[in-house]
Amino acid sequence: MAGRHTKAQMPSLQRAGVGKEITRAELLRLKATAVKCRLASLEMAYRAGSGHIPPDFSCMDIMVTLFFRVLRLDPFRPDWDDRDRFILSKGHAVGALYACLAERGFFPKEWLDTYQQMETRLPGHPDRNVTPGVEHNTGALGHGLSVACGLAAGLRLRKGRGEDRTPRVYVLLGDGELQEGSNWEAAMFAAQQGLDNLVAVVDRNRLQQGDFTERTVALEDLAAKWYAFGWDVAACDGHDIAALVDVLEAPPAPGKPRVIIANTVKGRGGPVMENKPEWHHRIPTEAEYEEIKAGLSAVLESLERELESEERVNRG
Ligand SMILES: Cc1ncc(C[n+]2csc(CCOP(=O)(O)OP(=O)(O)O)c2C)c(N)n1
Ligand SMILES: [Mg+2]
Repeated sequence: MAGRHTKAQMPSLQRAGVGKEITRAELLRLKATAVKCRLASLEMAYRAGSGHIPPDFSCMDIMVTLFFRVLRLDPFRPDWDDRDRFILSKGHAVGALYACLAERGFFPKEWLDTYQQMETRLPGHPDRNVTPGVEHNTGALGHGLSVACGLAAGLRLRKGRGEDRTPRVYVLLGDGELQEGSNWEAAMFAAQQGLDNLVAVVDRNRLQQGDFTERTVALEDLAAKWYAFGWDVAACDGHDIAALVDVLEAPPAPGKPRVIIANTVKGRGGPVMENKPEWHHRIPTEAEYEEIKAGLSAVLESLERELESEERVNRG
């Protein structure tokens, strides 16, 4: 958890009784999807000999919860005016984004085989000009939150046009990325403008490129910092999909942007890579690749068996 300030910062979550309850079958389906997407990210980067597998795995449960449950979107109409917007500010985790977009039906899964090849529609960092479902070009860290603020402010101006709901804007930030000062300029702007249709999720894996955040430019007390900047602050286990659904679907605190500090493990799902600075963008050897793949495949099989029996029970 994010520390002593958290309770005081979460009045809206405590009040809300939070989102629509998730069924056991849906939870199992989301967990299985997160494993499938990890396999896709692993496959893509291993085949290309390039990518960021641990940053992908770190945020995969967050991204799957967003793309398969929380976000209002239509894969057949990526430009649908009323869609929620998602910006992957930590653009190096593009493998997670492509895996989710393909699994959600934004483009054919065969495209994943072309990741980082010449003429591909899936380049090494997100590019909205070539990939359906990508909202913004990222990769240079520190810009996503400012863009998300602009989007949220713009979408709010549409109030009164008869829409049932102002689209929400979600932005996923790396924790090391928060060392970029531009984030804190955007944080001040969002609070002053009262952007309550904006949700920032911090992938708090405590690692950046090459070392731990607290040994580089320390971030703690991170919850207190956001609170001081005027945000509604929540924290959760970033690998607990039920907890993520709760915080991501909670109604906004009126007049405040929300930040969710999602505590994660960099490389989660591939034990050989977990929480190791040297794995930031390392590509596994063949033996490591086989080991990670076998581990994930076993988890997937077991989840699918559980899901099958749950569905059998539900059918009666
Ligand atoms: C402005 C900028 N500086 C440096 C980099 C190089 N870079 C790529 S990923 C990364 C580390 C990011 O750490 P964090 O935000 O914690 O993301 P994680 O990999 O832990 O998910 C760095 C420094 C960059 N992409 N952009
Ligand atoms: Mg990090």
